[in-house]
Amino acid sequence: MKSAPSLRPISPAPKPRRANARVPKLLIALLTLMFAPALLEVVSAQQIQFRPGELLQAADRSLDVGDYAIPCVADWNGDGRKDLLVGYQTAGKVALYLNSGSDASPVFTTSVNLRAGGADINLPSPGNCGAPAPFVCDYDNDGKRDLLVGDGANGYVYFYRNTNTDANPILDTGVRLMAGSSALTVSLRATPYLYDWDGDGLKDLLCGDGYGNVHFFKNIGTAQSPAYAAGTLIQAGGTNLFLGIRSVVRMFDLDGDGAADMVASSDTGVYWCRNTGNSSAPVLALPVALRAPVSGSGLQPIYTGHRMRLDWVDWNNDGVMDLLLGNLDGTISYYEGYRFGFTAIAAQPGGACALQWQSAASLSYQVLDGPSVASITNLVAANLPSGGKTTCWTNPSPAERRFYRLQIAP
Ligand SMILES: [Ca+2]
Ligand SMILES: [Ca+2]
Ligand SMILES: [Ca+2]
Ligand SMILES: [Ca+2]
Repeated sequence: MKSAPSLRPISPAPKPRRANARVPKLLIALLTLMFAPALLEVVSAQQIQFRPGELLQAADRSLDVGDYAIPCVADWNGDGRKDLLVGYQTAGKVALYLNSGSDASPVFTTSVNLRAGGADINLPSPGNCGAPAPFVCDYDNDGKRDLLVGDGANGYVYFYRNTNTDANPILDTGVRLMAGSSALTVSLRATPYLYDWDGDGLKDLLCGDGYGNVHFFKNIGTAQSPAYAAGTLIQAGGTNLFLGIRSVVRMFDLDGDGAADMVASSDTGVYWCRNTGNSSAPVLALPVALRAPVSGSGLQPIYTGHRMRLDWVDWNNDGVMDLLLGNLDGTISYYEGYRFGFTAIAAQPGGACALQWQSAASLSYQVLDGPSVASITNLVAANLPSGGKTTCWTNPSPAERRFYRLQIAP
C-alpha cells in the first residue's frame, strides 16, 4: 500500500538489549503487537544502517577540493552551524567550507585555505599520495577549538593552537607532537583522532597510518598539556588491527549497546570493530565491512574507490550518526544513517493492521508473522519495494494477536 492513515507512532523505543547480539547476521526488526489493550513492545536490531550514498554539493555542483579529500566536520566559526574542513592534494593544504545554510541542512559555496602563523597550512606529500588530515578539537583544554593535522609524507602530527576566539579562530604556527623525547610519528599518512581510549579521563591520541594499522599514544601529561608515551598498535580479535592500507578511525556506539565501537575506513572499505568490552576498556572484534544500498544490487560493502577517508557526524541532526567519505577524486560522499525498525502501527477498518518502518531506497522487504515471538515464521509479504525513507504495508486479515518481524529481502 502507498500510505497508511492514522498510523500511531511507536515511541520511545526501549534501549536495545545485549541479547540482540544473538542475531547479529539478521537485519530484522521485531514488533510485538496486541490490539487490546494496545500494549506495544519493540525489540529492534539497533545497528545503524545506511541509505544510498550521494555527493555533497557546493555552489550547486559536487563539492570538489581537487584530489585526495580528507574531511573533518566541525563548527569552525562557532555560529552553531557545522562547517567542513578538507585536507587535499596536490597543494597539501586544508580547505575550509563555512556553512551558509542551517546546522541540519548545510549549504556550501566556496572555500578558503586554513592559515596558521600568517601562512596557509601546507604539508605537501611527495608523489601525490597522502594529504593533510585535519581533526578539530580543543586540544589544550582552554575552551577554544584548535586544530590537529596529520602529515601524509612522514606520519607526524601537528598542533595548531587557536590564539583568538571560537568565533574567529586564529591559529598559531604548528607544533609537532612528541612521544617521549622523540617526534611522534606513524611513518606516513597520519590521520589523528583524540579519544580517551583507556578511560582515565585524559584524551589520548589514536592515529591511522599508511599501512592500515591504528596507533594508540597514551596521554601521560595533562588535559591542558598533553604528552604521549611511545605508541602501541590497537588490537582487534586478538591481533594487530589491520584495516587495509590508509586507515582513518573514529569511535562511537554503532550498535547502540552502550559501548563505543571503532569505525574506520581504508583503501578497501568502511568497517566497524564491535567493542565487546566497555567504553573505558575497549576489546575490539575483528573488522566487519559496513554496507549500503546500491541500485539493483541490494546491500553492498561501501566502496567509493580506493583512498576513502571517513568522518562521522550527525549531518542532518536527526539523532543518528551519518557517514562522510572523502574520495580520491576530491569529492565527498554522504551516507545518511538510520535505525532500521518499525515506526508506527494502526488498526484499520475490518481488522486490518498497517505497519510502517524506517527504510532505504533500492532495497526490498519481507514481513513474517506468527502467534508468538518464538514462532514468527509465516511469510506474509515478500519483496515489498521500498517506499523511500519509510515503507508501509497492511496485513489485510491478521488474527487477533500477531507478532511481526521485518527483514531486508536478500
Ligand atoms: Ca559554522
Ligand atoms: Ca584550545
Ligand atoms: Ca586516556
Ligand atoms: Ca543523521
